[in-house]
Amino acid sequence: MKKSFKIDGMTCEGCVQKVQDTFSEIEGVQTVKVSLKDATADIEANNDITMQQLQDAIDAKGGNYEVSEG
Ligand code: 9UX
Repeated sequence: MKKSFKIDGMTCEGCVQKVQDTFSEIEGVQTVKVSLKDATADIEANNDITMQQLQDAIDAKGGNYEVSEG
């Protein structure tokens, strides 16, 4: 699947990197493209990835970002 999500709360390239790394570690995820300017994350994965899955992954790392449907 290929999906775009909205990511609120990123304020610098460091945040982008954190989100990028967090999503890349999720099982099945192949590519992650995070944009600070657009506040989005484009994800390609072998299986379906839900908004909740992404939010849980961020929360588990203590990230202060909010995921919503793109
Ligand atoms: Mo930048 Mo984000 O200094 O968690 S990394 S604000």
